[in-house]
Amino acid sequence: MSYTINELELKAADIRASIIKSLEEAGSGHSAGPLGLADIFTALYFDVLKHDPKNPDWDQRDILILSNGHCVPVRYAAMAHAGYFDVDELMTLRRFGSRLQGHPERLKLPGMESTSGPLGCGLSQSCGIALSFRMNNENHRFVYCVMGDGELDEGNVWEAAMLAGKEKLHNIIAIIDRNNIQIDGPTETVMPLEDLQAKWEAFGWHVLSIDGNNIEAVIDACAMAKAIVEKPVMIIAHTIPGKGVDFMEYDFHWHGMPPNHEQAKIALHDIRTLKGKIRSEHQ
Ligand SMILES: Cc1ncc(C[n+]2csc(CCOP(=O)(O)OP(=O)(O)O)c2C)c(N)n1
Ligand SMILES: [Mg+2]
Repeated sequence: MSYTINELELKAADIRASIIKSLEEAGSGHSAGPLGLADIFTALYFDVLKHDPKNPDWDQRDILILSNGHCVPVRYAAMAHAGYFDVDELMTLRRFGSRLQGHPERLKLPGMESTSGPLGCGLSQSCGIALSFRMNNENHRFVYCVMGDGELDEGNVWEAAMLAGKEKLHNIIAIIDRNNIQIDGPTETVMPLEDLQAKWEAFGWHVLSIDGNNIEAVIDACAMAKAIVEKPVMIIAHTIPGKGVDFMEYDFHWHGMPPNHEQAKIALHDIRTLKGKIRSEHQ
């Protein structure tokens, strides 16, 4: 089933609302990254990925690796809205015994392709999967790897970057959440990353730079990336941390904090207003 951009924007708003509700109920967790990534995950789950929510182990599916595991509330919300499991289960986030832990566990939840949380591992795992696709002549399958920008401080990322460049793993489409924040402050203060595009190009990657809060731009970049057959592709997706909730936007303090009851009420009001705007823009 294919959706219009307008329908996808409305879905992204619903995913944002689910993120807020699940974090409020959990009483702990990460707000800014997941909200900023909602448009990318909507694009992936409702347009880009070849997958089947009713058959998560389908052997022809694309693989999505979430390397920045702390942002998993957005993946849980996107998966629930896509039909992997009931939306009500989102309210078990971080509970003892829940399938929806604060950092994802592969063996707990069908469709969760990797366990993550310790940063820096996802791109290496993606290289292994991409190489296995090549060895098995599964040339129609792609590995998508979502990473944080602060995550790039992990040295292991650059080992994988070298390997993917050497092997020309064009079946990897990596996406950096370039939201300019990490746990303790702005990325450029903690550990400067720029010139980020030049860095990836120097490692043999084709780099696209996009507005990661524009669903159409995300879909177009992924289509372009699939067509590039000489190099692995890095999409530097510029996003607004906390996007959609006014008092959270651009503020690194929301990296690892959930909204309390009052804050969640305001956040959900902001998201309802956003939905109204989306509806009126497309009338
Ligand atoms: C190996 C490792 N070191 C440290 C951490 C602690 N940690 C969790 S999130 C984070 C910041 C990562 O920054 P970014 O990927 O930009 O996340 P954002 O704040 O944008 O959500 C850190 C240092 C970790 N999870 N794993
Ligand atoms: Mg970041």
